[in-house]
Amino acid sequence: MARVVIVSNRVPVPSFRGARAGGLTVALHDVFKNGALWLGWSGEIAAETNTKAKIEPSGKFDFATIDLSEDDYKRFYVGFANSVLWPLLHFQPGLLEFDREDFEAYLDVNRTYAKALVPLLKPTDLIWVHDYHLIPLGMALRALGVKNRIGFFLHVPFVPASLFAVLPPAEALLRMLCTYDVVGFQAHQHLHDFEDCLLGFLNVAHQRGSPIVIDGHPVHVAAMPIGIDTRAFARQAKKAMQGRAAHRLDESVQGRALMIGVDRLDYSKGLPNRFEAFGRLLDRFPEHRLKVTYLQVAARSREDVTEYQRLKRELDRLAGEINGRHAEFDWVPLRYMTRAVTRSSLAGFHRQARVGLVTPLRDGMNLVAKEYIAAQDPEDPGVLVLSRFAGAAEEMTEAIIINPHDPDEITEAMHQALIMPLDERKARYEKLFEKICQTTAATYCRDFIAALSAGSNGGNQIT
Ligand code: ADQ
Repeated sequence: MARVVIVSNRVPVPSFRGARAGGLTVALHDVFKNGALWLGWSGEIAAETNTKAKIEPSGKFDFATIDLSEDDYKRFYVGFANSVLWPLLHFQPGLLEFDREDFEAYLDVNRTYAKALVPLLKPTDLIWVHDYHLIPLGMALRALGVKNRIGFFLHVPFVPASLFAVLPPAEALLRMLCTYDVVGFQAHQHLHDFEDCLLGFLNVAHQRGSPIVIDGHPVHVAAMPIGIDTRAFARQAKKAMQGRAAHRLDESVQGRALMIGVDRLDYSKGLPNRFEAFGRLLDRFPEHRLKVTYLQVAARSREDVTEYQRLKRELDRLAGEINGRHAEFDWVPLRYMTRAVTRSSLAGFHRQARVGLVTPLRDGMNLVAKEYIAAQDPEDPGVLVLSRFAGAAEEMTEAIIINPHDPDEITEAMHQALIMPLDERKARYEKLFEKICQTTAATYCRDFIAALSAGSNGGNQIT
């Protein structure tokens, strides 16, 4: 079998294993046990962005990392990637901070990734590029003469043409996506929005079931949802119940119903509305006063981006306000922490929680929804409250599905989840668990690599 070469913004090198909060690392970590090369940014800032990767073998993986200069970090990562593409692709055009120089740096850093990768490539390698930071990489590799099959997977949502048009280099980016051999999305909705852009910008209508052809080049596009290693996470959760963290949480909750949220501290995750909804739960349904504890684990993220600093201040204020208004001398209703927690502790916390709150305003998939369900005790499962705008909602229809823009709807879902009888909880859980056993990290990788291996002239049709 051909070697797979993964390229992503960050690389899970052994030195930063442990507590980590990146969706991609979590999803792919266990799958390529048989060897792969993984190239990306080291997370280090250097005097200059370098084109020679540092190789660090670890088990069957070779991790190849490059450092970024301060200026590239600010313009490529903080700037175009996270202050333009991230807000745009999460339907927040009002947060865009576009600057042409940032876009130039974005293209430049992608060329650097390409230069770093070329000397490491074998002719039969399958190249799998991940996420919005690296949209131009395929084109940059082709410009250096790379003939390998190259695929791209977008972890975040896509947007319809009327919104994509907000982006000054919209058409250029769309054309860059079309230089790949395979382009994968998390959800059918994202694929649909991409097709809308193809029609709106390039006047190309995509016939489902056949590749799209742009400038004579066929591109296979498909929805290929990411998943987790469900059974392994379920085992981890069961085991974690014996651990110290689970005991400490259990003791501190003192028999109250626990509601949990686990997110990066990101404006796409809908945290202010969730906090607001919790405050309203205590106002509108006073029977839950003193009887419920909401634990929000919100790992700090992208702290160099202004909007994330603003969000943190807002959440600090909201948490203080809710607790100030509702707490009793022996009960703090909302526990809000901004550190990452180890996966094992999280698995145990999920299992202890009667309600899992996953209420993003937009999300590519949201793996926490899957982890929450995987962690449940089949004999006494909790209830998932899930935003209709998470990619996960396309599949996980037995959750309580809400519109995260309506705090009252979240409040009512919290109440419904807290009072749901055991037989209904079990029925919903069983269906959800079965689904997340069918779409896993392994099936996601297998599907993508099968699509990438299939030749462009026939082979598997994956549209
Ligand atoms: P993220 O936006 O990072 O990922 P998500 O899918 O929720 O979001 O994955 C985060 C992963 O990190 C999960 O495994 C979770 O357990 C862990 N994590 C989150 N918050 C944490 C915390 N506070 N402490 C410790 N661990 C935490 C992007 C897209 C998603 C998509 C993933 C994978 O935005 O939509 O699901 O990639 O494709």
